[in-house]
Order: sequence, then C-alpha cells, then structure tokens
Amino acid sequence: MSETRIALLTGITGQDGSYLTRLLLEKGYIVHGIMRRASTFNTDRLDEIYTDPHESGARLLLHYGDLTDATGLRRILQKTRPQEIYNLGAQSHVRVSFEQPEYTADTVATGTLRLLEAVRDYCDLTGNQVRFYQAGSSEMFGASPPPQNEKTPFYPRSPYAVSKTAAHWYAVNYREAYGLFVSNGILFNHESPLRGETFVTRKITRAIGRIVNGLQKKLYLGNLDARRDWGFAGDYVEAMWLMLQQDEPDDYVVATGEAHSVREFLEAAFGHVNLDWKDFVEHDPRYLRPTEVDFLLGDASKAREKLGWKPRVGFRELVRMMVEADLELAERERVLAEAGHRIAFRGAATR
Ligand code: NAP
Ligand code: F7E
Repeated sequence: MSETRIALLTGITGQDGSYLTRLLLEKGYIVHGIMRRASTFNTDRLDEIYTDPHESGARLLLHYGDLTDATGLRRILQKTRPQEIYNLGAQSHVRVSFEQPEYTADTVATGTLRLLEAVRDYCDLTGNQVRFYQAGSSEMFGASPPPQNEKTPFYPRSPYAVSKTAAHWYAVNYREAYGLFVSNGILFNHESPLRGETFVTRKITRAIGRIVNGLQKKLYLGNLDARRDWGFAGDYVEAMWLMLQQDEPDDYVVATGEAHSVREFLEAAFGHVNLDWKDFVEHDPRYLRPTEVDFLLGDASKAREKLGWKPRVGFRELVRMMVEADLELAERERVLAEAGHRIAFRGAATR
C-alpha cells in the first residue's frame, strides 16, 4: 500500500511553484505551499487549481511564511511533516538584485540556509527523512564560457547570482556534513505564459498582445545581444521532481542545449503576428545591468542520462505559446477598456 506523499514548496505563488504544484497534484501528492503575506492577493497563478480548504479532500494547502523568518519556517515544517521540500522562493530578478542586494542575499542565500537548518533539526528530532530540492540557476555560471555543465566553474555576475551560488554550496555542504538528501537543480532560463512580466520574454510577449490590441505603442528594452537557453517551465518542473526520486542526491544542469539572443526572440515573437519589432522597440539604458551575463547555453547530458529527462517544448513553440496567451489576455483588456475600465500599464515597475 503506498502512502500519500506530502510536499512542501517555498515560492508556490511563482511561475515554477504553479507548474510544480499542478504536477504534484496530478501525481496524487498533498501539497503545502508557503506564501508571503501581501496587502493584495498574490495567488493568481494558483487560482485554477486551488480548492477551498473547508471542502473535504483539498490537497493544496497554503501557509503564510517568509524565507527571512526562521521560526515560521520551522513551525510550518513541524506542522506539515513533508517528505519532499522544493525551495523555489527567491527574489529572482537579476536587475532588481543590483538595487536590493542585501534583501536578495537574505532571501536567496540565507533563506536557503535557514530552511536547511530547519530541515537538519527536524530530521534529527523526528528521525524522518526529507528530500530537498534547491532551485539553482544558470546565472551562477555567469561569465564562464558556454556550453556550461555541472563541471563548469561558477563566475556569478550579480548579487542574485552570488546569492544562488552561496545557496548551492550550502546545499552541497549540508548533504556532505549531515547526510541530508539535498539535490541542486541548475536550471537555465525557463519561461511560460505564467512568467513574471518583468522578465524579458514575457515583457516582449505582453507588449505584443497590447500593441496588437491598441493598448501600447512602444516597448523599451536594454541589451538585445545577450543570449539565453530558453526552455518551457512545464518541462523543467518535471526535472525537479525526478531529482528527488533518485536513489542518491546529486546536482543536475537542466537546459535545452539551444541558445538565442534577445533580438532573435523579438524577431520570432513579433514575426508571429506579422509585425517588425524594429517599428516598436526603443532602447532604454535603465534596463542594462552593471555586469551582464552574455551567453548561457546548457549541456544537460547528465540529466538526460541519469534522470531520463529531456525538454518537450522547443524555442518556436515556446514563443508561439507565450504570444498566443498574451494576445488573449490583451484582448480581454481591450474589451474592458472599451467598456470604460481603466487598464493600468505597469511600465514604471518594469525592469
Ligand atoms: P518567481 O516567479 O519570481 O517566483 C518566486 C517565488 O518566490 C514567488 O512565489 C515569490 O512570492 C517567492 N518569494 C519571494 N521572496 C520571498 C521570501 N522572502 N520568502 C518566501 N518566498 C519568497 O520565480 P520562478 O521563475 O518561479 O523561479 C523559481 C525559483 O527558481 C527561484 O528560486 C528562481 O530564482 C529560480 N530559478 C528560476 C529560473 C527561471 O528561468 N525561471 C531559472 C533558474 C532558477 P511572491 O509571489 O509573493 O512574490
Ligand atoms: O533577462 C536582457 C537582460 O531578466 C534576460 C531569472 O529567472 O533567468 C532569469 O534571469 C536577458 C538579460 O532573465 C531587458 O539584460 C534586455 O541579458 O529575462 P531576464 P535573466 O536575467 O537571464 C535566470 C536563469 C534566473 O535564475 C533568474 O531568476 O535579457 N534584457 N532588455 C532585459 N531583461 C529584462 N528583464 N528587461 C529588459 O527590458
């Protein structure tokens, strides 16, 4: 008889949190998620799968917490008693990390340490086994030349990347020092219609939807020469889950093995609606980074061989999926605008 497995996620309200929750629910898990308290609802990405916890059989349960609050994390761990923890919570924006370096380090690096400490004590006190996934990033490779794999040296280029590198080594150290089952995923950029609107792919597809619907005229961007290995978030959360189903913990690069520049993304995305991006895109130096990561291209051979993982969605399909979703969203906004509602353009908060 197999017992119902219990997972605990930090960052459940983010892009990956939403896709991973869907995957775990499909697999029959009970999913506990840690969300931050905010003055407005921040659970939009979970709305489709959330059921009222008063109803019997609800398997998605949310708890207020924060990676900067160790006591709260410990309480949630004791209360939820998970077998698997996915640490996805982070101040995840690279440009913003230059503006908020201390907060980024506190959440991303020390936040991971707080959670690992809580897990270490929980395992000691209860004798329970917990498997831990750490959401590492290709940003840790930074200036190391491509292709990057698990043996490539880290050369982080932002406070975010430095913090993720610290978190990576905390995770390795807790695995070696205390025998905890901790695996690091080193994930290259992964996108989707649920991607945050301030990351470049979504910023572009969101703008296309609004331009086509007459709600926006220009799109302001920074460096168009940077190259990234962009995959689909839905594929990448499967790799996270697979990492925690192995006999031994380990570290894995997850990537498509194909890179494109921001300019190429623009060409593909505007091309999908038969527009020329050059008619709409303007340069704004405020979106440049003090130190840039020029070229990320992952070699995921190890994940393919050991986890049996490979991406299903390619670059063109990803672009199509995101543009189509944002055309639909903007169409709904246009209808509201025509009915007299004010549709806010959040350009001021865009990075
Ligand atoms: P995301 O959409 O930005 O989501 C981040 C999540 O972390 C959100 O749920 C956010 O809550 C939460 N969070 C932020 N600060 C927190 C704090 N102090 N305490 C607790 N939770 C906090 O990021 P994502 O794209 O899903 O990425 C998931 C993880 O993978 C992140 O750790 C990211 O750094 C890492 N990663 C992402 C990529 C990628 O390409 N997407 C690649 C490699 C690694 P709110 O909703 O309240 O803001
Ligand atoms: O930038 C350039 C920018 O912010 C991609 C995070 O999920 O992936 C993400 O980090 C590139 C950079 O993602 C704009 O300079 C040009 O070269 O979409 P991004 P990122 O920095 O690669 C990694 C793997 C993570 O771990 C992170 O959490 O696009 N770019 N113009 C721009 N970028 C933004 N955001 N806005 C622009 O206007």
